[in-house]
Amino acid sequence: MMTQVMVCLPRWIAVFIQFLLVFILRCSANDLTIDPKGYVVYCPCMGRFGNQADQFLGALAFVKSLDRTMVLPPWVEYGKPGGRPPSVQIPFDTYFQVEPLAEYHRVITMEVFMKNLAPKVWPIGKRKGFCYTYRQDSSCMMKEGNPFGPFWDNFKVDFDSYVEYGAGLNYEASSQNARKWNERFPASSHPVLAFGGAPGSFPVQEQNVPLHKFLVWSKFIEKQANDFIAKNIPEGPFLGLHMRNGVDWVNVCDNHIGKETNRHLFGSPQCLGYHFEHGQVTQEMCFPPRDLVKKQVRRRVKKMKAKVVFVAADADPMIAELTKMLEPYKVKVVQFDDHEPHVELAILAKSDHYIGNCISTFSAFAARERLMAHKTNSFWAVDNLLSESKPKKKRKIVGHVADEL
Ligand code: GFB
Repeated sequence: MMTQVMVCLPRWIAVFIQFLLVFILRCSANDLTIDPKGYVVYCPCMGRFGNQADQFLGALAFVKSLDRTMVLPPWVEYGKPGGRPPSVQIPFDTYFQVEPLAEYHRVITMEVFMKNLAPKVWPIGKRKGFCYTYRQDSSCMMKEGNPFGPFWDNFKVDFDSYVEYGAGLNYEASSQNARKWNERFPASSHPVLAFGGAPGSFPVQEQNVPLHKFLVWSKFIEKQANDFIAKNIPEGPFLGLHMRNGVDWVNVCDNHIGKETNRHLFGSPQCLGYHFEHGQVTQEMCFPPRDLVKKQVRRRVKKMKAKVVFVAADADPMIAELTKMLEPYKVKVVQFDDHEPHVELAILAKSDHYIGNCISTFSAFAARERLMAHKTNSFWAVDNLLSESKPKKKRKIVGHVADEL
């Protein structure tokens, strides 16, 4: 219709109208309306991806309970594995779509918020940082150290003053707690609550696990995962493995296992239950011996008649050992050569069965995504196949004697 009208107009008028329309559309995209109920901004300044994702779910629930808009922070990444400075910020929507989250609650990426809304709703001179108690002289020191300083600097944020919220308020997503926050800090006088860390529990609380369904991989990540599967795993079923065996992990297992009972370690509630109803953490769960890994993989492969095993690992994916062991069964062992952790997680989520590490929150991310999709998970040293009795005799498979189950 519009095109038909334009055809009848002199060319210069049509061009002018087109230009005007583009201009109006651009302006309206920038002219986002301000949420009168306020915003929550925070730095995901603790841990790496798995930790940040755990806390994100709690933060999302908390912000929804306050009925403020959640500003989706970038993911904080560190230069080298295990390395600290420099940290970099990767926009939230590089890895995840914003729209599914918006179905749950009002959200906006930090980049859009800072560019389009902060000048009006959180202008320079009125930027307050919030903390439980001051760290020094009426200051929350929210920019001290890495990744704190680089995070806020990335958005050119300096804090003009700080607010100590203290006892009586916490990050629980309950209506009672929300009422207390909103009475003490109404959006009219405190339009933006800015926190130095995620306003959410670690590890994720049981009631917030289902919020994972709103974390949907971006097209960019999803495409890479699908392309990899199409090329390397043309026919299923396939088994996905996550192995956590780098030096940092060896230290975690050595320093924390067996010291105390009824104490969770990172992602352990996913195996032990939130109230230790399934037992305590063990060294085998944390750092399974190679023989146990092989036994568990072999049993699972046979049970599900897997054609391919996909391995993601931070350090040693055991490719050669697994390939040799599974050769008699004509099972291929593959990994994602680019070693991009998010694509690896997306591939793991699509496998027909998954074995992860009980303690790792990186493992937990894939396990949660699979739970939402009603897919089966097991964990190193936690697998009902391990307690099944051995078969009576060894079987011959194409000239090789297969290892005993
Ligand atoms: O994700 P994350 O918090 O999980 O930290 P954990 C582990 C990081 O190691 C990931 C890399 O974010 C990745 O960058 N990584 C782990 C992997 N597994 C893989 C993998 O299979 N493929 C690739 N490409 N990268 C805890 C930390 O790690 O480890 C704690 O969260 C602490 O803060 C502890 O540092 C030692 O829960 O496994």
